[in-house]
Amino acid sequence: MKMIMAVVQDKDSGKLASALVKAGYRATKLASTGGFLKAGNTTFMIGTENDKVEDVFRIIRENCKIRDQLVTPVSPVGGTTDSYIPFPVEVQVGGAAVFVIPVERFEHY
Ligand code: 2BA
Repeated sequence: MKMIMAVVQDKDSGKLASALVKAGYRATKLASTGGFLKAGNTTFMIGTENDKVEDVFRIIRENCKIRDQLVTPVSPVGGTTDSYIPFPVEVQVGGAAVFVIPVERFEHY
């Protein structure tokens, strides 16, 4: 068994949750915050059999889009703030960041 942990954008989370349930997967949604953007995102925990992992990846790919996002850094990286003028920088936010973790034991009562 594997635990798939997928960090996705909030905008995609409803669609992804519905697609997973429709395909017969059990999932838990956690509200999370990205370390870099400090913005809300959603982390899915999906416990499934080894031979279903690729199918779950397919569902994630089909429901999560890469988007460009403008970020205004609050301070210069490693520099002085004296002459610092903040300006927005564009970053590409996934899609999904997905981890597959082996599950040693699973019990469900
Ligand atoms: P955030 O940490 O808020 O990152 C949002 C986006 O900002 C990232 O998109 C990436 O394009 C950019 N970014 C992140 N750290 C950066 C840095 N040090 N320098 C320049 N740009 C940077 P994604 O890579 O698609 O990540 C989307 C979200 O997925 C992340 O939100 C984080 O919550 C999660 N994530 C991504 N990689 C992870 C990892 N290795 N471990 C844990 N969570 C991860």
